[in-house]
Amino acid sequence: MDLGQRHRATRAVVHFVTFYYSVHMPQELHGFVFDLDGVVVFTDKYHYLGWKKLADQHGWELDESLGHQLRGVSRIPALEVILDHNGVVLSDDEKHRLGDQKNEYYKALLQQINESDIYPGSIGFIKRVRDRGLSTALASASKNAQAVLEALQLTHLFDAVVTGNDITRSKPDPQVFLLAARRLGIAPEHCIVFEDAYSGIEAAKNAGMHAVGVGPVDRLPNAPLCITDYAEIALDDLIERGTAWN
Ligand code: B16
Ligand code: MG
Repeated sequence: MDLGQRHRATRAVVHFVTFYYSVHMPQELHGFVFDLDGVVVFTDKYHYLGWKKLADQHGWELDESLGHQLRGVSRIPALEVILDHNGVVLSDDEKHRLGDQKNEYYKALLQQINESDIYPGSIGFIKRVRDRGLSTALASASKNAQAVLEALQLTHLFDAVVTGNDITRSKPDPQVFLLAARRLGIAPEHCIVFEDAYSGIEAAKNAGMHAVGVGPVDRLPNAPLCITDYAEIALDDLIERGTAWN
């Protein structure tokens, strides 16, 4: 083998090793992206109660199982899930009127929000992530997200905040998470999303991000990993293993 052949062979081996590692080795996590309702705060129950009050007034069926399908879904698409389930057809104007009505019920429930509505362990976990020098973002489909963060004085925990006012497409569309990653300045494949909604896990996957389901496995069968207690997360392990779950 002459010198040129040896050089080409060496380069081929280097290319192969680089390619193998880029495909098979876990990618590092730099961005931790948190949904709000049902992940950082228990406002998911207030969303449900708002929809339930509206549904009861109209004699529409809405039980907890249908309520879970509304998690993470933007306001009008969530109303459409209830209407479809009940075989009701309404004009766009009427849908917006009812969406506004539910929002009034939800905001009235938010009046009583306090520290007892914070998901136990969530704040401590976010602080641990930040103490490691990693970036954090809040990415919620809710147009009320900023008000909730301010009411509970949580805004300082996030380097970027994306709310329902910043997006035009409901989860499972990845828009909300891609915008959060862009605001953090971190590529999607280096981000991990914490989500309580089936639609939210789909959105994270559609964004090319890693995902942890916050809630029981039977509600989140599409999540690579589920937790119900933030103390279950070994942060070092999570960072080291990176993509190993997906
Ligand atoms: P709003 P998340 C979502 O917030 C809720 O899970 C979902 O129930 C709600 O319909 C949606 O926000 C829109 O909320 O009517 O306040 O704009 O889970 O993405 O933080
Ligand atoms: Mg949620």
